[in-house]
Amino acid sequence: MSAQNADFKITYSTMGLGQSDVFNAAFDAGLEEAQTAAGQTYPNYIGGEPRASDSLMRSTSPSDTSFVLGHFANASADDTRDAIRAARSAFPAWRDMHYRDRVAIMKKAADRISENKYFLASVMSLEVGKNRMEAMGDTEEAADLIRYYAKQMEDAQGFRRPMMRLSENEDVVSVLRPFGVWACVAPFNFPLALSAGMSAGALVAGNTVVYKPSSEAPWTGVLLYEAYRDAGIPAGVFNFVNGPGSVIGEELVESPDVDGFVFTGSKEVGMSAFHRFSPDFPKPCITEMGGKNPTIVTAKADVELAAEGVVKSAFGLGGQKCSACSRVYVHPSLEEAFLSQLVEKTRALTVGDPAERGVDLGPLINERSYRTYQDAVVRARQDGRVLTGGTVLTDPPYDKGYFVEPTIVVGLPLDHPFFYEELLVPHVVVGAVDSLEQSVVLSNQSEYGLTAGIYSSDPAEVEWFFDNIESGVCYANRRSGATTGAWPGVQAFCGWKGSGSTGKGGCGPYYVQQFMREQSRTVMEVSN
Ligand code: UN1
Repeated sequence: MSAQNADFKITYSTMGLGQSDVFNAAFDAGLEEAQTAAGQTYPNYIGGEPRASDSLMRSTSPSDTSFVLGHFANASADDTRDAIRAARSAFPAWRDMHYRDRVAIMKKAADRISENKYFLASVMSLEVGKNRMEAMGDTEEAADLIRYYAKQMEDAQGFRRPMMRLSENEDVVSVLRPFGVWACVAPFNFPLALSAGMSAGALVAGNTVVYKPSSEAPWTGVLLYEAYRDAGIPAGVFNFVNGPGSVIGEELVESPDVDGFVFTGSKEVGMSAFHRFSPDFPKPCITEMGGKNPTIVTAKADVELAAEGVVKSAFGLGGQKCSACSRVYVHPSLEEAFLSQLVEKTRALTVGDPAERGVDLGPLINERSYRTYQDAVVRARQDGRVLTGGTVLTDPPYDKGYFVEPTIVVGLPLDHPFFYEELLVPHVVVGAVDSLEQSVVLSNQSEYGLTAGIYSSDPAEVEWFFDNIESGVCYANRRSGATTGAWPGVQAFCGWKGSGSTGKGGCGPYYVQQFMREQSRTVMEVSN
């Protein structure tokens, strides 16, 4: 596979191949465009119309908090209600459009994203601090998610399926039909991929959407709106409302006029939405929440491979992926060798401006994560030992953003909260455990069940791990990431237990159906 081509597709598994001069020149051009475009004022978009506001959210870069990315109109509760109404009135026509026409529009939106990918990735790098590769991965994933969900619709021929019959004179079909208006509430860490993926699932199925981006990533959210609009999505089908969750999220959760809720983010917010969204009758609520994702390194592991996979997953995007690896159970016989490789590889990571070539780790997303990191380090030093990292970087060139060192912690009891609580910062704890069985027991004691990894050369061990681990996304012996890096149509991304509400994952073959409800249609032949 050649990386010497600006069209080369970067996935989370092929990032290492993307560092070509051609790629970097194209990224530099996108970055310049993004830097020049920064500082504008953006409205909300309701029923296809821009809606300005006196209340503006000033968005700055986590790499340099003095750099203003834009001023984004805060939607009010009234604006949100208007957006729901606009989505409601656009619903019948969008629902009744032939699925092939909807699919064609969605594919155009994916193409818009692909055409614009260097600009989009650059904006994301400025807005949420993703390094070049991670930002490109997110952008490519967004386009592929839309294409994959469009393909699901095509493969299922619009989910209209002939059934058996009980008598000769009846004709029966099962049809999956959209619910109506969906709220789509997105997180900061995959601001384009998850916004595009969740909304595309709802849209391609024939629903209309009120979309709220993360307050940390409104610019990327506006750009998704523009991609859909430029692809020809009719007015009101996809509405953009920016602002705090306490106003907009609340309105969307409480509204009797919202038919479905799709959310990715914290367990706290997801569970609250899940409990409150259906006061009168059951409504679909698809939540993908956090993780405390374990990696198990058995006595039969390749230690170098394991260390490489853990570094990628623990510190990619500064540990701020819900798929991040944040705890490792290693067999005592390999502990020393594994830790020395892990420390060496971690120390080789470069922290810096994520928009620059070759930087591995950008800043944390905000002040709150910065504090979480610092508190965790204090506690790690009290209760265990910090093997490497643990420092907040405050000297130039790090003084303008939330930069920290990737951190490895050992010496904690295995029931320490750091083995169970999601921190979402670059902080991984390693504990020695005698057996695979015990490692899986400890893994499963978490309330989460998102991703998990194993390193072992023994196929029987790997099989046993798959059969017994309570996680929806499992990997064995993966160099490109122990627990991260699922791709549309390749790894279904399903959260078990506290990580997800439906038992079906994004990126997977059963995603789009979740945005539809079944209608059985029986027609008897009329004899005359
Ligand atoms: C997330 O981590 O929030 O598998 C979503 C991955 C990516 C993103 C998952 N596809 O790491």
